Amino acid sequence: MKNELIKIKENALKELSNIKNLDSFRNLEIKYLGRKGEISTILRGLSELNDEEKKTFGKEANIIKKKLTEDFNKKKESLSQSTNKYIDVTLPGTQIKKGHIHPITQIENELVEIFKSLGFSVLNGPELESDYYNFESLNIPKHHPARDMQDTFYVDIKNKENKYDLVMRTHTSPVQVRAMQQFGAPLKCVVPGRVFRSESTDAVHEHTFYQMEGLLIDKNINIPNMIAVMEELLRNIFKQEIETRIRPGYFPFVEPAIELDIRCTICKGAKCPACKHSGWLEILPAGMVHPNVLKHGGIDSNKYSGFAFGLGLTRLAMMKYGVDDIRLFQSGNLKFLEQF
Ligand code: FA5
Repeated sequence: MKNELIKIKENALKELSNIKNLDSFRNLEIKYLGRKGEISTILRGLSELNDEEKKTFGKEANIIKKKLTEDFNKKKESLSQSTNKYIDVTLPGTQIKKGHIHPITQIENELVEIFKSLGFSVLNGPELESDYYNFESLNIPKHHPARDMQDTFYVDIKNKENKYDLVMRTHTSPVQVRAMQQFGAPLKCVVPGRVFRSESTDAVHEHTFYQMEGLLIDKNINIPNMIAVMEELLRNIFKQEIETRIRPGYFPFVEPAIELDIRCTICKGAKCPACKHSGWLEILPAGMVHPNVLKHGGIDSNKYSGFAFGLGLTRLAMMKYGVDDIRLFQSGNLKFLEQF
């Protein structure tokens, strides 16, 4: 039995020295020191010996078991340390939670791509605007009743000339004259951006919303050119024919002016709060640029003509995505936003 014990010890230590990873270590530990391992089997066999032999071999077996346990523990520690130095690249990674682009920005990006493909450049303008660009240069002098069409946030800050002249822009149209002054004619541009109105909000009215201005100035531009671009815009955004209607409108900076409405996509025309119970939604007013506006922009109205439109971008997003309340877009409600 003594020889058997020594053989087990030698084999165990030899095999232990060749072990390179924790998995094979665990198997070896079970083989020698496990409940049914070689050492335990020997210890169980002691019961068959007489008292003298039990004493001698029992002592010997316990010394060998202690030695093996110590050596196995040392090996385990060194294997654990070396294992920690490596990264298991096959393990699944920790997922990082990512946000995504806001639906209004998504639709704005889509529109920008459509207009770029039609040769339009993309411009922007200040959100804090002068009374001159927001109203006067657009043929809306002070005290003109048309100022009441847009509930304005007047700002209590003086301009460089020490005058109270600043407003939160009520539309993207001020960039019309800015663009004409900067680039002259011919000109083809769109201006997406945020606008502000002192509105009581409801399902289709926000105090802060998005528009996209379009402006095209060249020789011999006419109303059919304007309608063709507007229809192209809607076809590309909705990816299908949608029902529209055109009716006369009034904006002092265009003459003649039109309003383009689309059939409400929420109720399909059956009349609901999203279309102010009319079955239609005002989405795209437009018209031929007024000669006075061209003059403010430094463009000769005898040589050039043009059209402009002011797309209600947030309302377009409502209709495209089937959202029945405009206020959801800026609610910060993730349950709503995560759907896009
Ligand atoms: C204008 O702002 C003109 N500047 C548009 C224009 C440009 C006309 C160029 C002619 C030529 P209006 O106030 O109607 O027009 O607003 C344009 C669009 O913005 C509306 O058709 C509507 O779709 C959207 N809109 C207007 N008010 C709100 C509001 N409070 N909340 C959300 N969308 C609105």
